[in-house]
Amino acid sequence: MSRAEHHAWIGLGSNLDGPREHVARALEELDRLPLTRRVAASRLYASRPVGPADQPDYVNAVAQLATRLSPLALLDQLQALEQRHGRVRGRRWGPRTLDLDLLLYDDRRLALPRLTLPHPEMTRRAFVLVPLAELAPSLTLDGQPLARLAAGLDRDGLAPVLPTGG
Ligand code: ROI
Repeated sequence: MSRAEHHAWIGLGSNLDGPREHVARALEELDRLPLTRRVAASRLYASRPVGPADQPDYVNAVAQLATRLSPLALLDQLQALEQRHGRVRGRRWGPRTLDLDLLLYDDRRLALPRLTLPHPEMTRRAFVLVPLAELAPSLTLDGQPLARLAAGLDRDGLAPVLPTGG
């Protein structure tokens, strides 16, 4: 007997030590988590920092996973992956090598000390909603399609990272 598969959306962000490589590598690693496969990934976006401005620009992306892990077991895996990328918890809203946020897990609502679902900041952040709406434009949050929520946000300082080479 196997537990049902659930859909989870993950926000990725990095602004230290080769942010593009951290995000690109993490997208591969998400596909190798236990009981989990990556279903889709957005493009990579360059984004100006939200919060303290005295830090480098970020690279952000969103991934869609299919997983048999519970929300908290998935959170444990995401935090372990951040650790493997050398994440050091410094000042609040400071720079980081890899940030993995569990944004949505099916249509689950949770309010636990470690985890709030949906992610409480996601609808205010273009660096989350724009890549998420790219993957799931018609998915709704509070009855609103993500494409419409994303269209209402200021995209200043947010742009797809252009592929290198070619
Ligand atoms: N700003 C941007 N642009 N991207 C992020 O991933 C990000 N992450 C954060 C804070 C510091 C809020 N700012 C960010 O945690």
